[in-house]
Amino acid sequence: MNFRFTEAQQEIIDPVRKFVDEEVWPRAREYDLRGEFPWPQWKRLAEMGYLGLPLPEEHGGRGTDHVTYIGVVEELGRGSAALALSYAIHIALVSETILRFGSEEQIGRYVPALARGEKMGAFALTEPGAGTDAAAQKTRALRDGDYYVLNGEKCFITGGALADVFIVTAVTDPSAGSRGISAFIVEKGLPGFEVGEAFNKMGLRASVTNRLYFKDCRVPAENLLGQEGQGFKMAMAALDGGRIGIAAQAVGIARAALDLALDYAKRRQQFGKPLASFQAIQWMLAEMAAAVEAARLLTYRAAAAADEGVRFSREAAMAKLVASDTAVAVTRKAVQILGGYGYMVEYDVERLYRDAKITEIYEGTSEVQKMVIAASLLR
Ligand code: COS
Repeated sequence: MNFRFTEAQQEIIDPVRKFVDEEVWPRAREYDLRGEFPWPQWKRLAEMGYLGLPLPEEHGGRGTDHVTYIGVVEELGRGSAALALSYAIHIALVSETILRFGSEEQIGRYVPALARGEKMGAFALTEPGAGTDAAAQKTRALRDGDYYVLNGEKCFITGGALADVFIVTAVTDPSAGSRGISAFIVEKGLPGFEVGEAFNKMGLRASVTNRLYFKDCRVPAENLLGQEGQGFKMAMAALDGGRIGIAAQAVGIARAALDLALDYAKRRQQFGKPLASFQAIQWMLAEMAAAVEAARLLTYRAAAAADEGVRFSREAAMAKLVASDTAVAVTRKAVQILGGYGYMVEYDVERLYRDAKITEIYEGTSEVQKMVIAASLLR
């Protein structure tokens, strides 16, 4: 067991740490207030060669392990939760899913372009009536010659208005339950595919979240991903990878809050001495630091399991459950330590608190993670 990054891993993570300190964090508040995705920073990540990090070199990636990739997500999460989210979705839910289940032709057509950042990916599973119960989705895909005709609506789609390549699930056989769901690669601009209005969210306001509408949208049959009826399983497998990314994002958010709280506690004077000299504050800081470290260990343990090539649903679920809970608890304590200032936009911890909350909800709520963990224990 090794609890440190290797030199090779560190060499890839360090430039992102620097990029986050110099460019991402200083502008995160501004992007949040404007409700705008940090496009220039996304483009910069593409130029730096990070948008295909764990993908094989032959497909435009850099062939790193998942521990390194997760190290990058954690750093991005520390600087901008919105950037970290799009990064993790682009890689784990889209590129890696096409790589794992796609035909050679699909891989060649999409993966290098995604890895180089020429295209952005999005993942469309959730519907207004199908969140946790993802198999209850209603979007239909009817085969018609060389096409599937899609009709329906997806919601809460991260990067809907920004992405070029979407993985969309739809029902091909309504009598078969989760085995009647298929997945398709759908490109932006296809007639009958419309990106709807953006949601107005509590946090993660620099991330763009949309509805998607499909109205007699003819998707070429060659864009079916894997086999008909495999869409649900592919989505679940994709989400195993996605959940480690969310755990890393949550760890990053929590670290940012801990750093701010530590700095403030050392500087802020009350009753003639620094806040950090009061035991009540010291205990809060100690609990925050221990929780962040525990969440980190579970997150990297899950990333290492992903590198082992075995199924890692349980490890990913445990990491996401604990890391998201930690992010909410640590950011809440950070706001408390900063007191009245913590409630003010200029001190950033209120944004971290708002951003942390969604990590307990998306890519499977905490309750879903417990279902996955319990199922693996009771199997
Ligand atoms: N990898 C591969 N296959 C998986 C899998 C995984 N991680 N998880 C489930 N499957 C397979 C099962 O093996 C089963 O296959 P068979 O039909 O061959 O038996 C099939 O998928 C159905 O599995 P299950 O019966 O467990 O599905 P449920 O409908 O009971 O769903 C939960 C279980 C709730 C865990 C699932 O629907 C889920 O994760 N929901 C949350 C969805 C989510 O995260 N949404 C967020 C969207 S992204 S923002």
